Amino acid sequence: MAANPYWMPFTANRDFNLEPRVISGAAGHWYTREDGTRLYDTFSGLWTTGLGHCHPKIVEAVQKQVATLDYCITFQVTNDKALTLAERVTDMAPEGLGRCFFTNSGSESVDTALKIALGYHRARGEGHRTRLIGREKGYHGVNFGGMSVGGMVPNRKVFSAALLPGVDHLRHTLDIGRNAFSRGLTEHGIELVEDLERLCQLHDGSNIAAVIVEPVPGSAGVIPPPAGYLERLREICDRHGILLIFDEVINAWGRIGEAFGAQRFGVTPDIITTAKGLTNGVIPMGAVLVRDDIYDAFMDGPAHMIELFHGYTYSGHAVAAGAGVATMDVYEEEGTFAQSRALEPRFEEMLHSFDDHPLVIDVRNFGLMGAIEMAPRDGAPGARGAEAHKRCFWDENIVVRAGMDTLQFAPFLNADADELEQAFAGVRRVMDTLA
Ligand code: PXG
Repeated sequence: MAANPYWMPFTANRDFNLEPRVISGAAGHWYTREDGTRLYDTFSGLWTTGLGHCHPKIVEAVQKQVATLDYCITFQVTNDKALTLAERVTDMAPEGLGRCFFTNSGSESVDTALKIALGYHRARGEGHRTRLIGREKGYHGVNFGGMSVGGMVPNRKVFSAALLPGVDHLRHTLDIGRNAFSRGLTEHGIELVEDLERLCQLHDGSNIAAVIVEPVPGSAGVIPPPAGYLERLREICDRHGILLIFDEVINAWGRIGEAFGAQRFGVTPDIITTAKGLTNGVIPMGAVLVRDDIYDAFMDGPAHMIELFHGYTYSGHAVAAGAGVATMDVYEEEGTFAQSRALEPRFEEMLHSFDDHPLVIDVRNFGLMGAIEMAPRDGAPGARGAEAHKRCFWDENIVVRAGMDTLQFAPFLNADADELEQAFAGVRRVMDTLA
């Protein structure tokens, strides 16, 4: 066979090419392979597609949009759908976050948010506020800003010398020793939030521009925060004039039972980054939601001048925005966020039925985010997870996401609980025979 020219993202390419896993169709909660085999999707795409695949309303909206206005210049002119989507999104956002900047991905949303934070402080005469704070195990995409504030070691290692200067990290809150088999928020670890206070003492809080965290970290393997952590983070930021950025690329759009995680936790950040569920994953798109007075701070100088020298050719792309508007319609019409919340207790039970499995060292969940962490095989971390993923795919017709030895689950927001239970039964059969 000729070499596969496709260099796959975040994939073990050589291993993949031995036995390529290729999807060619999807409908609702199922993928299909070329030979017609159906596979149940336990990850809603890649945390993207909470409404299920090929939702008829979104398909129709995209078909109509692409035939009506495919693309329109996005600088100095805009399209009707981008305006509508900005209104719809800010209507659903926490009070006060009334401005919306469009991007094409989560990574771009994060880098945009960091730039807005720096620009805001400068515009107010606090240009010395340049330090950015992230958190260990945080995932904020793969662009240089997001990678720098991110805390995923393998993503940073090769690029260490090129990371942004002036970045610090809070310690992560994963503590299997004290919190193993937690349900929802964790009991231990609130003291870790004081890392921010300590960095303010070290650098002087007046030099810190922003702190960015995922309210519930996803990619690192679902790490629910300690009870009270996010509230305290908000307090410390307020005390020192630091902007709080919630990276809700995963958490938003019903994944934790509300439009935004901020609403679930009752903690309002100054900026929210999002993507994925904004269009149900149908067309790539991201957004940055910003407090009104942050936007206002930029609105200075001659009115004919550009206030923020930043943007993408595809910011507010007409077809993506059309998909976004249809997605918002469906969330409202179908009561998706309530469906998501209603499924939480059964999902929690399904996950925690693995608590007693001999390979399992921790099970964690919040909203419709779940993780089953297996012990690594001696001398081969990640091998057990990779094998579980492949065996689920080939033997059980289930798509399961494995991050190292942690199996991650993001069921559809409107999943049928019995179908989901059957998928978990398949996962268990695989784990029962796993070396
Ligand atoms: N922030 C967060 C919180 C994310 O989860 C990004 C930014 C970057 O988004 P883009 O659209 O640039 O990929 C993400 C992406 C996983 C997994 O397995 C999660 C993501 C990406 C790849 C894998 O959990 N999230």
